[in-house]
Amino acid sequence: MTETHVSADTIRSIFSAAMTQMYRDEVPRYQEMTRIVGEIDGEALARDPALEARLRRSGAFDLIGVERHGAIRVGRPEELAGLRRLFAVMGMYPVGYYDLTPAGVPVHSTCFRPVEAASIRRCPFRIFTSLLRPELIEGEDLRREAQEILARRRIFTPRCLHLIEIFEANGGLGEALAIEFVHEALHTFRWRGEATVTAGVYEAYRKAHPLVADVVCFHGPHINHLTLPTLDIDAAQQALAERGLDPKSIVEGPPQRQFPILLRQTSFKAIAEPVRFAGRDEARGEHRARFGEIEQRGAALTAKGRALYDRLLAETLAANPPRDGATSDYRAELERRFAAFPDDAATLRAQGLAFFRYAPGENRGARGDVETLLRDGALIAEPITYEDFLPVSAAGIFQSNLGEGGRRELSASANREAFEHALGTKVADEMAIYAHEEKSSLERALAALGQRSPMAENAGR
Ligand code: OOG
Ligand code: NI
Repeated sequence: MTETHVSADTIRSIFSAAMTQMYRDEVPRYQEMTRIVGEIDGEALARDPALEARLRRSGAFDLIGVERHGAIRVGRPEELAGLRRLFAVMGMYPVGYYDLTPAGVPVHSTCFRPVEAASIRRCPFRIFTSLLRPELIEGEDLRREAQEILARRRIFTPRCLHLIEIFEANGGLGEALAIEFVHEALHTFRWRGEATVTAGVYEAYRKAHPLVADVVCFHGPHINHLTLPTLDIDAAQQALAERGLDPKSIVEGPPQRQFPILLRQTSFKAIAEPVRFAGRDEARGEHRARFGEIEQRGAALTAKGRALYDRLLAETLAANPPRDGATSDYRAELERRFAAFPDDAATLRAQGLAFFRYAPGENRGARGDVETLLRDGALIAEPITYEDFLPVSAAGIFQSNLGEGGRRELSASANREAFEHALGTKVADEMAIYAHEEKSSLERALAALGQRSPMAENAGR
């Protein structure tokens, strides 16, 4: 008898809901943030009567209030490889490589995420996953000891590993096993309030780098934040401050625009949680690692658009870096610099700065090239949402949650090869995913209109 398999999208939905419940229980401030964001989104919908219809068209309406991402940090290559197998059960695959060393954080990262647009619509949940680079821990003794400590821990339950094997052998899990899998997988990401090392060892790592202490001194990769989408991140940021949730001082990413691009995000700073240390004296202390985040996503940019974004952001940071107490100067500088970034769909498309998804429009009779079809309403182009992350923003999120000493001068460079070796596979290229989606949507739309694709014409030349 063959039992029907539960789809990966469904397992991811169950997992995301269970993870959210767990995090709300563990971090009450996250629950408070959820309520505030709900109010802000409600106000945004009430203020702009056309917004709901727009969101319904793109499928985003049903995803209001649904967690978009979370983040974890692991210490050993084997742990990262294990996570790859675990996330595959839920249809989450590694996309993108992020080097965080320029920002003084000794990790490199990827994002495990659904890739197909339809899967993202069903459940957008993804996990930003960082791997410690132990070679960047200062001090030979600390470096060696960190690897010994990490080598002793097991971050997956035996049953979880067994269920992953069943999934790999059969290509899926039936309902009972899928539910059991989610239950077992959650153990990996749970916070236990218990260090695996003594208070003295913890303190030594915290001094070396607070992130290293967070990775090395605990039982596993506790979920360190979840992220809700919001319809108005500027209003949400202000509301978090007014209600005393202590948000970071600036919103990361591009400024507010008519035509949103990439990703804007902000977070409340990590809370202090009680910790019991190992050792006979059972010393108590606290640890700050876990926080809550909100994000607002816009269009994915082409390589050309991204280069412009990176340049304008670098110029902003060089001219007027965010300083506590002078964040409005930074905001003003950012807005001034980004005046150079076109802010309407037509220009962004014409200049090849953003990716678009094409669909047949109302006027099916029109003929001509793509520009003509768009002008005559035979084709419509909607921006493709950016589903990935931004290293400079991610660094800002890391920094604001590590407290003092989160920033070090690291004389290291990206090491994608080592990361992929640890992962056991290559990470997918996010640009290729967006480019493919744009091209295939255009081909489908033209075929539906009974037109030859411009690619086919080019190929014939
Ligand atoms: C990850 C920080 C990066 C984001 O949204 O850019 C991140 C971490 O703190 O582990 O989640
Ligand atoms: Ni995040």
